[in-house]
Amino acid sequence: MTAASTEPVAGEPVAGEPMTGESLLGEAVNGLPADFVWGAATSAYQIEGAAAEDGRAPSVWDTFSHTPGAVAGGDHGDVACDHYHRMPEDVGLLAGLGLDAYRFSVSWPRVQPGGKGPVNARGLAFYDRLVDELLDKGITPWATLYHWDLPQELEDAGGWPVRDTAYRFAEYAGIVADALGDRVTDWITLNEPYCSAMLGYYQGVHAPGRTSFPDFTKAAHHLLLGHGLAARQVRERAARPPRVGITFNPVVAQPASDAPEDVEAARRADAVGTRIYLDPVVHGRYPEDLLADLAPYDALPPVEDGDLETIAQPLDFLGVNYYFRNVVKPSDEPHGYRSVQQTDRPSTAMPWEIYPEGMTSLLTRLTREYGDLPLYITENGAAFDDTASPVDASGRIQDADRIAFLADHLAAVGRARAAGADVRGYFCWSLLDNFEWAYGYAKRFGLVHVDYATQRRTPKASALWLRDAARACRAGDGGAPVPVE
Ligand code: IFM
Repeated sequence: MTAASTEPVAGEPVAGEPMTGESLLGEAVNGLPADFVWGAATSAYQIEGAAAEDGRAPSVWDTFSHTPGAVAGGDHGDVACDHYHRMPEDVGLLAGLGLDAYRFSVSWPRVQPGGKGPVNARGLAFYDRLVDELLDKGITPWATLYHWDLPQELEDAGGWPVRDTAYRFAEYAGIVADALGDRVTDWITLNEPYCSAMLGYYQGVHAPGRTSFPDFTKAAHHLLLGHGLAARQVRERAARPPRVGITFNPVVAQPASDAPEDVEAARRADAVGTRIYLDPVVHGRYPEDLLADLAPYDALPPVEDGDLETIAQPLDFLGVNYYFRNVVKPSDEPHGYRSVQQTDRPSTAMPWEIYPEGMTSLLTRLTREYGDLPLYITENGAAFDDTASPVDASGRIQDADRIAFLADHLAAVGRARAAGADVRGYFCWSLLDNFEWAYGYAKRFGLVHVDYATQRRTPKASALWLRDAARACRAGDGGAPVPVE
């Protein structure tokens, strides 16, 4: 079954009525204000392709994905969605869906191939054109500076466990701010440092595929230091007053039972998955219980004088990525927990448990513990087996499961707002089906189906549903958030 016979018209409203989900609209946007930001998100390595074009050099993900056995199906990002060549068409899709904002990431090895030294003007020019194209279509660009594609040369010099990488990142951030800061005002320094540090340097399932626990904490600390240094650079060098934030994917940990060892495993997961990032960035300190957990493994973060002040730069907003919760039990591994699959619960194709309640509890917890920062959902979405969904006469995938997922999670955002969380926008992951890291192309998160053989794009029913949700939201007003009791 294919789903590729509809030709989307770039820049024109995407025609068609969602076949499912209309009844979900009201509940989904209830509690969201008329000025709520509606967007979609992507990242450079997952969609751009053109891996060796116009002076781009390899990143850790080029190396990792070409390592036999590292990625399902031997997939890699050499071509991906060919977005590098099809960018105007893809911006047209965003415009057709009537979205307010687009969150993309800038590829460091495209802009500064060696991770230091000369700027690659041809690479930088791509983002210049992208920003202009977005603004021309009335779409606000949200630029993420780092979404995991560390230049391979820097990894060869030690990668994120080495302090110098943080300074190299700040230099690169300044270059991008110089080039785009006259038009981009919304900046995200890092995407999900948890994944770069934990999955990349300790669990070895993401690039660069290393497996040292002390390297994980060194990487985490230097990523945060890089965030603070980069935030300063953006503020100093962007021509228009910027809003600077960082995106985390906090671990939403719940004990598998009331047993003290499960409760302790949940504390460990929260410390090493959530507070290790949020506490230094927001409060300027590492949590005491985390430091006690790390000490026996010779894995204390390598903090130098002034680091915590640098890391705790003022934030204009916090980006929150939420997909699922982690129900945990203890493990003997240094991070102290393992996740237990909830086999009796609905899940996506990953298979990640579908648990919208976790969105509400996460957002209200962030508000309680980290203050009244504006929050944006910078990613939420789902991979489903779209080949199992019906396809209508025009070739459009009727992905009712994805619509239900989005509706339930948006309603959960509304409930968090009602409980006092200042959530101001929602970016769906993802605009396009794309390279899902170690899962390759087998997992499809897109609002828009991509036929990788032809590169034809076809909006799924969920894309039209999100368009309609945004419209319904703009037409009403769910009201201002009320303070937490
Ligand atoms: O595809 C990823 C994205 O790059 C980061 N956040 C989670 C998404 C789904 O796994």
